[in-house]
Amino acid sequence: MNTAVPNEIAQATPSSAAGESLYYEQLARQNLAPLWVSLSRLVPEEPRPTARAYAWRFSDALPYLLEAGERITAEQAERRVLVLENPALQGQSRVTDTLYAGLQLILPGEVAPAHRHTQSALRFAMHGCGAYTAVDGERVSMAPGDFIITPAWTWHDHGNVGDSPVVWLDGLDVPLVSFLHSGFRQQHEDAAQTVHRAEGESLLRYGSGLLRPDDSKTSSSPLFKYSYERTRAALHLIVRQESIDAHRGYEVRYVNPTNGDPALPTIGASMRLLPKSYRTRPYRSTDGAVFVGVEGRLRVTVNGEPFFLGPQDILAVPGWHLHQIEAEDEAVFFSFSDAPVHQKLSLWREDRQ
Ligand code: GTQ
Repeated sequence: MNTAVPNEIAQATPSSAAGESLYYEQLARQNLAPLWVSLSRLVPEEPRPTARAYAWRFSDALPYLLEAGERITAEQAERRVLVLENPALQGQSRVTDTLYAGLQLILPGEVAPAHRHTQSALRFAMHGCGAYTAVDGERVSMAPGDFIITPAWTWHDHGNVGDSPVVWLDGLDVPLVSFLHSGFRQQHEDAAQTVHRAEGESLLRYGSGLLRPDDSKTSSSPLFKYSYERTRAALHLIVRQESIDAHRGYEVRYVNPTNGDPALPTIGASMRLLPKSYRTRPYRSTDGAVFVGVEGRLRVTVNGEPFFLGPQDILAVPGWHLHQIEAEDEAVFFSFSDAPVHQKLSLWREDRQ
C-alpha cells in the first residue's frame, strides 16, 4: 500500500502556517468549510439567542405612531405599523429571534385593505375603541385586552368606525416563515371584504363547547376573537379556585376549541395574573416570548437585568433567558411565544429553578 502523502495535502498540513492559510483559501474557493471551526457555534451546549431582553414603553412609542398617522394613511401604508425591532437584530423586523411584533394604528374612517398571507397573525388590542378586524366574512370589534387571530391564508382587513385612534399590537410568525421561505401573499380585489356573518357568529358556533359531529379539527382556531371581558373573568375564577404555578403564575391559554391546541399553530398565547407582591421562581424555556402589561405593574428580571412593565408596555424575553416576575400590585399580563413550534418539533425544554 502506498502511504505517501499527496503533495497538495502535505503542503496544507497544520505544520506549515503558510500552507494552512492556503488550505483554507482553497477550501473557500471549493465552497467547502471546516466544521472544526464552527462546530461549537453550530451545535451549542445550550441555546444562545441573538435577540436580547428589551422593553418598549407604550407612552414613548405612541407619539411616533400618531405622527405616522399624519404622514401616511392606512390605505397608502397597507398596514400603518411601527415594527418593534429587537436592538440586537436591527433592520431585521424581529422582536425575538423567530417572531415579529409591531404597533398598528388605524384612524377614524380608515380601512387597512383586505389581504391574506401564509404568515399567522395575532392582534392584542391596546388603546381606543371603535375598530374592527374582519376575518372570513365576520367583523369583530376590538376593545383593549381583546385577543384576535387571523389564521394563515384567511382574508383580513381592519377598519375604524369610531371617532378616536385605535392601536393594537400585531404578533406574527414572519421570521419563521422567512427562514422557511414559505411565504405567500395575495391582495383582495376589494379594500374591505364582504361581511356575510353577524358579529358573534364564530363565538356562538365555536365558543360554546359545541361542535357538529362532522366538524373537523382545524390547525388554527375557528374562534378568532377572545374578549378580555371573558378572559379576565375566567382568570379571576381560576385565581379563586386553583393553586398558583410558582414559576408562571395563574395562567389561561388561548386554545383552538376543535383540538385543544394553541389558537395558532406557530404562536402560543396566554393571559397571566400574579397576586400583589408575588414573585415567581426563576424560570426559562426554549421559546422566545413577548410580554405585554395589561393591569398593574410588574418588575421582570431577565438574566439579571431589571425591566419595569406597566399597562401596555412590551417586553421581549428571548428563549433560555432566566427570568423572574414580580407584581407590585395585582398584575395581569399577556404573552405570546413560538412555543408551539418547539413543542411540535420535540425541541421544547423548560428549566424550573
Ligand atoms: O395586519 O395584516 O404588522 O400583514 C404586518 C403584516 C400587520 C396585518 C403587520 C401584516 C399585518
